[in-house]
Amino acid sequence: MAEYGGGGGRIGTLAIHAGQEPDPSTGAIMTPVFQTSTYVQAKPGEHRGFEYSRTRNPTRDALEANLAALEGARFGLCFGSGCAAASAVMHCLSAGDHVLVAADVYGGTFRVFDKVFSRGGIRFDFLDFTDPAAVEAALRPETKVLWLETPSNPMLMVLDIPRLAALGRKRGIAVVVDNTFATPCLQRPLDLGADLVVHSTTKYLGGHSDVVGGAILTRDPEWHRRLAFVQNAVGAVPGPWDCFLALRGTKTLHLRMERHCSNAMAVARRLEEHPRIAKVIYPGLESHPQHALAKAQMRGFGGMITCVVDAPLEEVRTILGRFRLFSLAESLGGVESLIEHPAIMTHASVPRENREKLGILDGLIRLSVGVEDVEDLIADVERALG
Ligand code: P1T
Repeated sequence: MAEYGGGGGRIGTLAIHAGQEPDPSTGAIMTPVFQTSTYVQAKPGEHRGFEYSRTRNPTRDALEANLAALEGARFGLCFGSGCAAASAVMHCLSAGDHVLVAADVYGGTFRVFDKVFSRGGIRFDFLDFTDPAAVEAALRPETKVLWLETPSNPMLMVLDIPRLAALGRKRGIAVVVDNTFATPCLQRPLDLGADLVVHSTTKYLGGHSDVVGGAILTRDPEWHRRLAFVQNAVGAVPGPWDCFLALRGTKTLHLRMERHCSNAMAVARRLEEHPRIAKVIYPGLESHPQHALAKAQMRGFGGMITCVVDAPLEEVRTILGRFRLFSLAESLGGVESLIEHPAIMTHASVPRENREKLGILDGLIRLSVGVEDVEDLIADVERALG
């Protein structure tokens, strides 16, 4: 429900201050956890802006305003997970509407579109968005949304936000960017012409692997009105503790992202030289097919690396079990490094045929490079690969 009233500042200043005035009743510098479901009214309908915590909660307000400021948005809305945020956008559509989705998206995003919203009559097509001409050719009169992740999960494709946004604007189609991998420190899709930004705050924004959440940020009052209605009507809202934890995370986002980027670049370079690695995908490497676009569109290349191990599945499993610092787990974006196997873990809900087309094969592994000392991370990679 929160509207960010401005106040300005660069990203690090916004991360620490936006949406977080000291508590007016006590002066507490940290936003309190308003662990309350309801609010006393003086007379029926006479209240101070808060009636019931599904509709609005002050801790959630602070997080929503903070995230809106970081993304250069006017409005922010928070949800119980990234999947709930994606679902809120789809709840604004109707049976018969069509959505074009970039083929490489998080497996859970694919699943909720393909298995839940398609049952309600929304039609989805998944295709390669690295070719904007193919995207234009696939538009239909009933297309309402272009949905993309950039960099994408797990293949780290970089998509041309200004070009896709211009296409959406020309045809009156909303362009939604899942900015989870880049974060507003590295890329601000609204500045590049997108209509909505979606986040899994579970990842870099929270940053400490201790909270699950999602958010939608926009400058458009009409989208905000529709989404705020859905947020309240459907009720997939985060609790105040989770909002507090996410807010505590965003305060150090700019510092963490610098280290994620420099560590990932060093690990990617080492992987590139390693004889067991057939291919390294990292937007910061010259070998990445959209490296020039990444340089133009992003202020850094992020903490995610995907690579292909030159070994059969059984050996890949053994290698994954040998990592010590990189923990074998789903998720990403925390201070600690994680490693996972997309075909078996995060993208198991994507049909094998789609996975194979994208290159999500048995040898593919994904690293979320944390903010530990990089020498230790490289030593762990070398030990595990043997
Ligand atoms: O897990 P949740 O907070 O619901 O967020 C879903 C989601 C949305 N968008 C992107 C780009 C994501 O990566 C995710 C979640 N991803 C993982 C859990 C993962 O390991 O890839």
